[in-house]
Amino acid sequence: VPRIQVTAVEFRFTLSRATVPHGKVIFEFVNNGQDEHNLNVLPAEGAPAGSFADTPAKGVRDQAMELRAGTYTMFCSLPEHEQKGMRATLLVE
Ligand SMILES: [Cu+2]
Repeated sequence: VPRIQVTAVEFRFTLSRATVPHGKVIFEFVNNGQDEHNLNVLPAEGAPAGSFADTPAKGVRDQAMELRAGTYTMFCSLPEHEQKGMRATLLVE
């Protein structure tokens, strides 16, 4: 199963890879920041593929998600975090 690591700091996400194959993908969410952050994985249409709840600093969590081909937006939903830069795009092939 392919994996992708998404690292959060104030205020951006860094992805270990820009593209993943469609199907089951394991996300590893790493909070390397000092504040809490969360991660939401949203396709262009339809329901979110998955999300990580608010995760404290130094927290690391794994979660499998089922992805269809397309472009996904990833963002942190805490107030103003997305506007400050916690937004990234993932291409699913
Ligand atoms: Cu955040």
